Amino acid sequence: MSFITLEMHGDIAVLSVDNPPVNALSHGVREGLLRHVIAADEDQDVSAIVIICAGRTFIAGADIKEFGKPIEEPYLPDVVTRIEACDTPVIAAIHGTALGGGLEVALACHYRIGTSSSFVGLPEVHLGLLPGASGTQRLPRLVGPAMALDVMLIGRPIPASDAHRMGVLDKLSANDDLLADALSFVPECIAMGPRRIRDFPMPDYPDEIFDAARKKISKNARGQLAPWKIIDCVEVATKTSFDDGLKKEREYFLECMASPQSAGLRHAFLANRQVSKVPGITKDTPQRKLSSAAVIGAGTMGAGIAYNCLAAGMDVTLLDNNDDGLARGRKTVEGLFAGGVERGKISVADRDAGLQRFSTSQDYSDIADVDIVIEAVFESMEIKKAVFSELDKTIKQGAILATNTSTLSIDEIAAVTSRSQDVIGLHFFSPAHIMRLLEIVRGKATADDVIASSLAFAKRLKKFGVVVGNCNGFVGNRMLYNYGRENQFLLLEGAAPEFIDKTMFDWGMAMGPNAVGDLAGLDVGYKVRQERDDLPTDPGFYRIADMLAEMGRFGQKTGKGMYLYEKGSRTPTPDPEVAAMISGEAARLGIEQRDIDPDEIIERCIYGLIVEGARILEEGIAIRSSDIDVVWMNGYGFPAFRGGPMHYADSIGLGKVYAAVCELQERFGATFWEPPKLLKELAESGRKFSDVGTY
Ligand code: 3H9
Repeated sequence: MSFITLEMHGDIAVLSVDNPPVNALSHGVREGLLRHVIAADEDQDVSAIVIICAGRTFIAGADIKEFGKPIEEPYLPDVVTRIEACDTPVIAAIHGTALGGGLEVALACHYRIGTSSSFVGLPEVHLGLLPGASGTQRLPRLVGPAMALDVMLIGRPIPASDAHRMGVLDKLSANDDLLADALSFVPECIAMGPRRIRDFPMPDYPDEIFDAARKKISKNARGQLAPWKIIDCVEVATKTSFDDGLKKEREYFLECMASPQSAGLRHAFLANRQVSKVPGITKDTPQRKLSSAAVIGAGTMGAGIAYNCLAAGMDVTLLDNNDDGLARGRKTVEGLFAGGVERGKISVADRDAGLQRFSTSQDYSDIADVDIVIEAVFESMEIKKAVFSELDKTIKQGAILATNTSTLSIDEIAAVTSRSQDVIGLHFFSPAHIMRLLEIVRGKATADDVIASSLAFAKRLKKFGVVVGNCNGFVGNRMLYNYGRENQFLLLEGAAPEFIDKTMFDWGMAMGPNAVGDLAGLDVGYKVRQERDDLPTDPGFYRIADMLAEMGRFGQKTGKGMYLYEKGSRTPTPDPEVAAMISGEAARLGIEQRDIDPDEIIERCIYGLIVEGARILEEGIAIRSSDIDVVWMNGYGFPAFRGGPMHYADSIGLGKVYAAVCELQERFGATFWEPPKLLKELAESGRKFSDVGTY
């Protein structure tokens, strides 16, 4: 297959890259590009070379799927070096997104023209990498080291107008015909001749930028390698020759590429995209029209979901059975819009339009014609069944009836309706307008078009929709149970809440488990446990959480939970009363308290997750191991640079994980630590979780 086509326009050679979907620089593209550039440059009859792309975008970067495997020559740094060395002027014509290696190719060209809707950027940091094809050396020479640092450390795509102002784009294409505009730009470029960024003098910059950048990332990029190396590369660019800078960049790029962090982040990137591929659901699966929604329950979650749907352009009615609740719900929605405007996320016009599409009601007949209902009432089977019976009676046929339950059986809820094919779980995470995870729980009768529509709905809400099977807690909360269980046992065994939290935070979790419990509300988990009759009888099982909830210490909302909170503050302060309560309870249960090493805390909490993840995979509740990772990275603050619990287990090696779980079983018994069959099988056959359905 040819990835590059050559078309002559008079004496101008137009090289068109065609490697769908995003023209990534896979081996064939690099090879073809280099070959054609050399041929055109050596052809005396060619006056200029234009590099343009077919399809939806300019080159979006190196091919992430090739990373981690031996890379075949020609290497990208050599390709860009040769492009810049051309005696014939080379012009990049950019549409869509010129990202990473794509922008590096463009920076090696002598001139750049972009459509006004295009974006450029160096987002490698999000993959645990640095721009490794001269971006760290060329960009500082073009825009100055301070701006270059911002571009590379933030990694966000820059709109064409800004890129033009910064000098990254020399010209904006005013109309839809980029090629025509590029061709008419050529005579100007020929007149100016090849212009090589490598020869640009380094613009002036304040000395302190490197210290300032390092200070900033030590706070924001906990434990990550790539941001540090990006700063080092830019500093090198200011101190040495271009060629020496390139050598350093290559060395650091390969170091980052070999790091487990980059492997984790690359896995996260691909896993987040793989998740929407559901066996049996194709682009031909019909979808239901979803333009109006009703949300039942005007609590924080319900109002958050309503706002989410409004921001996505839907008509939304928030329904609750009491005036106060509705007034509070409306206030929450209005507050979220106001916050959106304040942070520049939403325009005033969009806020006004959103609020126009918003209504509240206490009457089911007002929502009879909506396309989708999302129930977000209290987590009680009895209440949910009552709501669904009412929905079944009142809502038009063909509407999707969704429950936001976080644990309860979709099938049991669906059974009270006469249309279980229309019932699905849509499990949002709090705060609903921020968290990017949506667990889509299919019941045994849920229709394919309802699943397809839910996946499209997730995309519309800018979320990762993960289709999972029906079981208690689904994927996320079912695994959380094990994680929380180990946290609770560790408390009784002598690890202080703040010590556990610091250990898990330092390891990379967004928050420690005890701070999370206080944030979510200890009453929530308590009530869920009260509804279950299948819980282990171990007297230490969630003992401390139960005691706190029974004391009315629900967490942040009551000013006390595992920690104390000053009025209006979310900062947890350790409470000696809780410490005494824990040691008293440990003594009562005959548990000897001891010093516990951080490694043991990490192992027990994380292996608890992995063990349950393995069972979930074994039972087919998750389609593939990477879906479990998507749930944990996007819904539970699992660090993306570790790639999610299943990828993390794979990276340790399942042989080691299995051996450790067997040891834990010996120490703590089989109730909690019996190794899952799948883990044993994979470990013994030298395979990985990712071998069980992967991208
Ligand atoms: C780099 O360049 C290193 C160099 O500095 C040095 C090298 C020596 N490779 O996101 P979407 C696939 S590092 C392979 O859903 P959108 C993606 O998996 C790279 N595949 O679409 C998906 O596949 P599928 C720096 C890629 O419209 C499909 O394309 N560049 C790549 O929402 C559609 O993706 C980046 O980090 C890739 N580079 O967003 C840019 N990119 O259909 C990464 C995408 O099978 N990419 N795919 O599921 C993006 O940010 C977005 O994909 C983009 C399009 C904005 C381009």
